[in-house]
Amino acid sequence: MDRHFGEEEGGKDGGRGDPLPESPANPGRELGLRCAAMSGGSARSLAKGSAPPGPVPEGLIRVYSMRFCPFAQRTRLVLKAKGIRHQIININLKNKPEWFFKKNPFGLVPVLENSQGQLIYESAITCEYLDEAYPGKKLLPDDPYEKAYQKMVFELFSKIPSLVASFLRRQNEEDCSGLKEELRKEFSKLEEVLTNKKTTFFGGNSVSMIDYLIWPWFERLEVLELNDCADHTLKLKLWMAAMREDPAVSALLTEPKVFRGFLSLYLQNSPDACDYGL
Ligand SMILES: N[C@@H](CCC(=O)N[C@@H](CS)C(=O)NCC(=O)O)C(=O)O
Repeated sequence: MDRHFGEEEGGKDGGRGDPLPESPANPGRELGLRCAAMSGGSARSLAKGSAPPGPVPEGLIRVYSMRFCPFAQRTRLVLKAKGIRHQIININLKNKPEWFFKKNPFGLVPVLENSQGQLIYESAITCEYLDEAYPGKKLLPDDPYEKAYQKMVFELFSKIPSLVASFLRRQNEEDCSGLKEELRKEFSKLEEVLTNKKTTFFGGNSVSMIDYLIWPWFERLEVLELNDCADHTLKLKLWMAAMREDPAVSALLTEPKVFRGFLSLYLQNSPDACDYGL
């Protein structure tokens, strides 16, 4: 039988969440347990005609996602890094449920929904919200300059997602050397940041918010055969290797073979794309 939801994710215990005691005195926990059986990162996506999911149980936050979306990956990385107990509902982006536009008028993932029914969309906003609303490791610095610095690096990165997307759309039809050259130039800007800062990561010597915000596009370089665009950026390559060692990053890596399968269906606008490999 198709699984629309999988298991609950989150917590510092490898993504399984706390064991939930089945206590009648604790109905919220019971609700959480039932919910735990219904949501997960590797669950099939909800499509047009599906029933909207019910309210988010107390003690959990929900993310509307899509398994291969780099923007949603940002949010999932922050949830993982901070050990936040969460529920993932995947959306079929090639055949969206009607109700999804009530969650985000743009109809895009990621979207967060909390147990008070509050909705938060736009990936960078969701990440900042999670960092502020939840305790644990702070991913954005408190220092105003350091915070501004991360936002400036984010701006320096900002052309890369659309360049990668253009590359994806055009790769079989035309010469992409111009696009690749543009990508090399954007990578050089980031290389300069690491050179000046003299640290392994963009915010210092440990992983912080800016690293998670930009990582998903670097994970995809290999699969898209764009790795050579980073041949001249040694520090950026070292950063990529260091990122793969981060527990949140490594927990959310997608197998290249699966990603390629998804991509080929997605580019054909197939409604099966988002569930590829399940
Ligand atoms: N600016 C948005 C972009 C999100 C986005 O483009 N998500 C894609 C999936 S990777 C999406 O939902 N696409 C559905 C569509 O284009 O209709 C953010 O940062 O959250």
